Amino acid sequence: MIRAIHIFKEGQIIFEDVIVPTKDLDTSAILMLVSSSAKKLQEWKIDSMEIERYRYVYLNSHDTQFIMTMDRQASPQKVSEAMMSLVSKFMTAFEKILETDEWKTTDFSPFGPGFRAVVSRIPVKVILAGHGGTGKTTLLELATLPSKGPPQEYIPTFFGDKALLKADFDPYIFSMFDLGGQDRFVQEWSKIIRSGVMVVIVTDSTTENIEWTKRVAYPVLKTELPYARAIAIANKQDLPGALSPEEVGKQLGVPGYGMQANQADFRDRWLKLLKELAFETIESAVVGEISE
Ligand SMILES: Nc1nc2c(ncn2[C@@H]2O[C@H](COP(=O)(O)OP(=O)(O)OP(=O)(O)O)[C@@H](O)[C@H]2O)c(=O)[nH]1
Ligand SMILES: [Mg+2]
Repeated sequence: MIRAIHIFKEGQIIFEDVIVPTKDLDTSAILMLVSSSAKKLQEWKIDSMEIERYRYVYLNSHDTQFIMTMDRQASPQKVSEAMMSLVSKFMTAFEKILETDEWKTTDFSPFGPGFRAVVSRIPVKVILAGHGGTGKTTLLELATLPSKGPPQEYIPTFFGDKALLKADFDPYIFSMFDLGGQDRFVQEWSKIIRSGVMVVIVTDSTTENIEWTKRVAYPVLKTELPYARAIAIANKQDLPGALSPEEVGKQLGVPGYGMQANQADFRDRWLKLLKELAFETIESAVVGEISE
């Protein structure tokens, strides 16, 4: 997920657009550091620097430094492509201006929509992880097929499935990966989940299921996606004996949110949770830091 762009010239920011701010870091000090490294790069060469769960991808062209702030877990290759396309757009519009002193008085803000269009082209990978029968496919369908309504029957997913989700998440679009949760498919997860940026841990709000999740799902998630952010869905809240979302969250070590995925009226709540997870406006956990 691309979070921000900063464009520097002679130590000044000439354009910036921050979609989701980085947390708990001295962002301006980091950007100064990255821009001074970027200045030393050859024209059009891309490099990157990782700090905590973020990656700063940078490029130097026409004595101008471009820095994209990303989630560290996102695919570096897709990001390089995005960087190329972004700089190419910028140069098409402003190359002449950058070659003279005119840049000092130029308003670069018209570049905003061009940047956001590049951001929209890389789907944000969201992983639905959890044991068989907890409601992952139901959640995928609840998000993507509002007219038909979520499925009521249980058909186990083989390996995994995915769907593109465009809703009110501008400029982001999501690529949702629905994992097969039966035990025999868990060994395949590591191949499917790579470069997942957000993880939704789906439980049916029972103690046995929480135990399975910690024992079987956590090792794979922690190995493959340590820098991804996660929430837990305490699904099947309608069933008698369902643990409360707070209890589910506490036992899993990840903030828990209640859900009834087979009810179409929960669609808005589900989409809102996804949006808030992307924009980091709800409590979530970093996968590698989950303590059990
Ligand atoms: N009572 C109740 N049933 C639900 C709820 N959400 C989903 N279900 C049902 O639970 C069953 C299992 O749902 P799936 O979404 O297919 O399960 P899954 O997690 O994809 O399972 P695998 O593909 O095997 O990993 C279906 O019959 C759903 O209708 C809920 O909130 N309450
Ligand atoms: Mg399924």
